[in-house]
Amino acid sequence: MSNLNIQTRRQFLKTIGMASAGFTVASAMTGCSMAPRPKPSAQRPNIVFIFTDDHAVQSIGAYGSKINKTPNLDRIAKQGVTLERCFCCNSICAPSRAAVLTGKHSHVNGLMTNGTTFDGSQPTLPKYLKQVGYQTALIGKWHLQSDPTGFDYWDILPGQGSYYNPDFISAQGKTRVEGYVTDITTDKAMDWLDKRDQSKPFLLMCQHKAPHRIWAPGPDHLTMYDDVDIPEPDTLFDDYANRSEVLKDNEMMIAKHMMYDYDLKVTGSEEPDALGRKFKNGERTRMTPEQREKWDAAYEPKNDQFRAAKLTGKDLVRWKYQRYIKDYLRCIASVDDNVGRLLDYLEAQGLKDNTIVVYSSDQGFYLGEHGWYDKRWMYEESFRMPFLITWPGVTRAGARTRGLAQNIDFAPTFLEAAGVPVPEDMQGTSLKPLLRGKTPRTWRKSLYYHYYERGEHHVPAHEGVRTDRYKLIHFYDTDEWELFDLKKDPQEMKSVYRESRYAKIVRTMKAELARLRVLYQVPPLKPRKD
Ligand code: SGN
Ligand code: CA
Repeated sequence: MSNLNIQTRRQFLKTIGMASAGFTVASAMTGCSMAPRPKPSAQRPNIVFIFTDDHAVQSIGAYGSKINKTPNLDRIAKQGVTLERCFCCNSICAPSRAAVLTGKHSHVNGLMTNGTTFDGSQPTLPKYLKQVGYQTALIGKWHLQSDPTGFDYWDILPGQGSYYNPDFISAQGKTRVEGYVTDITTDKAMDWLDKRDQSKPFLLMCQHKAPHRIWAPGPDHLTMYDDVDIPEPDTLFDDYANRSEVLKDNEMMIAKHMMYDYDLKVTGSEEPDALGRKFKNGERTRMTPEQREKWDAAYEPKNDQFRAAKLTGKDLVRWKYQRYIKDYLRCIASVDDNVGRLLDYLEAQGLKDNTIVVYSSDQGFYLGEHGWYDKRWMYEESFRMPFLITWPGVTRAGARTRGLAQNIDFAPTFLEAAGVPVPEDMQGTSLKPLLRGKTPRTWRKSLYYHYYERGEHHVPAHEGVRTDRYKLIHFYDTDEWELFDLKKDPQEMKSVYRESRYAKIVRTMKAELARLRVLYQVPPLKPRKD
């Protein structure tokens, strides 16, 4: 960076009163990005960040979905850029959200598991944007336990929220809103846009509950896909051979760990899952009589057929997969419709040309791959995140990039867009250099991942590193390692960690993991032995 740039940057920090707030002249990982110049408020782009919960790229048209269509998400991809290799740093809801807000890994922002309360006193994306004149709003799923900070306006779902007639909590208290959560969240987002102070640029985080478990479709999509079979993933009947022993202990199998009434909507079933659980579907009990009538009219004829068929073995697993994936995709269909409504709104209001639009989701999800639902593992399906972006004047329409990106990069990207220097303690890097579709030679070559929970679904804590071609995973409670050659084995069905021809790669990957642990200041591992 030239002296002139450093000076400009210092001057800028002084102007916005942040010179003493942990900023320095160098951005954290980029090394030498050009110093942004202060922009007059009117030229700072608006930012609409649409964030869903558990939406896997395997169910997005722009990512080559074989199981559904998403015309409105694809609109963003066509007008902007698709990040093919965007990953989370910890594949679980609250930690991913905290990483997005802070630009930091879980061990640094303090939110390592869903059971932790977010420390809202720390610096976050909306706080930095507010300081340069942005209006900030968060609507929908929050899940960080403490009240949102840094937002001029917030209206959030309590905890995981509900699909039907959801409660919302704002600074004014709690209210129940009749209707379907994805429609309501979008309505609320547009209401806020209508009422905002039009003289200021804005950050709107529109965060949907869908398509999170229990995958309750809205009234408009209850019978969608009734007449088709959704293709099964190749690994639906995975036996977990050739990988760590810990895989076999998982509790997230479609075959064994879905509850009939709760997950599979077989109303009234008393049959427990493999863990002896038989919860009731709480969405159905929240419905108005009219909503429930429509719901039952959609499910009961199919449930009658299912009960009569008395399926067993693989046929039963196949039936469960179809029931699950159709409900999941029905939830996505509503997300897609509502993204379309929001895009139409931005166009109609003349906001399109000065608004960055991002579609992403807190992590990926297993859509039957490895026989699973849920997430948490560092395997591709739940490690990956969708990231579609239009940034007027920056993104090249229809471009795709394979540069390695991570959720800690989102805040730095938006700060760069707003002309705010990236604070030195943010660990991510602005993604702007990727948005013409080419990956600069100096771009990062590896990503660090760390999952800490040891609870629901029985996924052990693990950390790892992914490069363009390889992935090294360490299940440190049992000190088991896996190495995948993603070029030869994209479905990650065979660890080559012990194969002598990969010995050199193992050494290199371990060294890379050690380097990343130093770079990100990861504390020593705490294996649990029991
Ligand atoms: C709930 C779900 C789990 C899910 C976690 C975390 N169970 O506990 O299946 O893994 O959330 O999801 S449920 O019966 O309550 O649906 S996350 O997206 O919030 O991290
Ligand atoms: Ca999630």
